[in-house]
Amino acid sequence: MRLSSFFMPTMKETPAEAQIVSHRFMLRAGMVRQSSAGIYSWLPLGFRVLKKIEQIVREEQDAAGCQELLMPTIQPAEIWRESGRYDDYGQEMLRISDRHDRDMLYGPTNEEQITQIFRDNAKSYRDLPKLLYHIQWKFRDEIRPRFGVMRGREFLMKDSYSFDLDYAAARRSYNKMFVAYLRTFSRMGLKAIPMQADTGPIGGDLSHEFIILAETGESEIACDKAFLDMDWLGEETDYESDLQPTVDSFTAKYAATDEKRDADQEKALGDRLAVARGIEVGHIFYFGTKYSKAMNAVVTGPEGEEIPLEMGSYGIGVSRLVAGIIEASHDENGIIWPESVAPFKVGLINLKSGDEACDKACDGLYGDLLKAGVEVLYDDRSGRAGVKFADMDLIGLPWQLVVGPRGLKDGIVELKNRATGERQELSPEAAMAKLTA
Ligand code: 5CA
Repeated sequence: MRLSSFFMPTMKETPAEAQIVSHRFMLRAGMVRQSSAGIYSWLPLGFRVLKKIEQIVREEQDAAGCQELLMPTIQPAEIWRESGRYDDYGQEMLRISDRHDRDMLYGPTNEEQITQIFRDNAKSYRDLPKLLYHIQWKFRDEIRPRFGVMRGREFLMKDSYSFDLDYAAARRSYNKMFVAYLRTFSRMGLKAIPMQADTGPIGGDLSHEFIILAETGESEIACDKAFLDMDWLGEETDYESDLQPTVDSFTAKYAATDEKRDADQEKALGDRLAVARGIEVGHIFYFGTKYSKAMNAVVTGPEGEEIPLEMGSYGIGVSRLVAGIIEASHDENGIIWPESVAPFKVGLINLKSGDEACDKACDGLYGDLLKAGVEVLYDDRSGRAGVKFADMDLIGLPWQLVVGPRGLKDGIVELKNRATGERQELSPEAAMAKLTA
């Protein structure tokens, strides 16, 4: 992509309404623009990151045996009356009526919708187990939408739902999602610590929040410092093996959200206790038969008896993650994207657009990078070098390839690593070899 034609409205000044660093950088880098309170448009740069995150989430869900489908954003009130949550949900739910005066709502989550689909289409224990997910926009009319996409009213969520015959099987599904979450966040360069959590309006009795530590996090948490040096599941996972030992190795250590803190355990930890702030990027729930009993979602068992489905639900805040990753990875000049979610891998900077040698070298590198399948943003604008450097640091691409008239005379370009700040002078061929390795 050539920056001269890319729609990336950057800003030099810090927008007054942005209180946390991710919100400031997302506005300044031209990633999002607010439409109304807690509702955002995703501009091309931000949208590319959102899609990258979504794709990692998708790949890890698929690897865990979860199947993707797509449910609507607008749901009928009727199914929420069946579950009993229509009245409970209160003002957070955006209620709509259609032209026939039928009560509808913009889904804040999809337990009812998926239970209805499953109830109407799966009849036998042979249809189990099943894990289903979708990645869809949600709406919650939060009292205090704030911090940009971190706590929005409209936000993108990945939500999965598990259907099993009994507790042991439901626990296996829960464990699959638990492990898939560790893998998902670690691919984004995040250490998301699983913590015992309250179940809130979703309900149930087993639940973990996945929380990344950040000073600007909304919730206070406490955990064993050992989490900070733990190995975060690099290699492949065999999802058909017994995952309980892996899950236990994480849950055995103390980690709790504010509502679940335990004074005795914290005292016992002594120096190993860390109290910090965190951002909830995922939340998983086992709630047994709460929805299946209320909505009469049953299958027939081997003896012909009716068995209510054992269920769980599993959420990831896809749009929140964009901000969460920035909170975890930035410096005073801007964002530092982990390569896995970066909008482009390389920023190619032409220090003197219009100069014949610079244009020729840059056009050549740009073409070669594209041909090699490397995502590159080419700053071909005329203008001062300082502005180009500042913009590139702000948008945080992992590599900056800098081409200027002086270096070119000696056959040299500069390659800068955004994360470490390390600069290397090398031939264009050597730079290409590094970027396409
Ligand atoms: N039905 C369950 C699991 S699918 C559920 O809705 N869980 S949740 O309420 O915890 O939401 C799942 C994830 O969505 C959260 O962990 C959080 O990362 C994200 N999320 C929740 N509310 C918001 C919000 N207002 N803005 C941005 N992300 C949010």
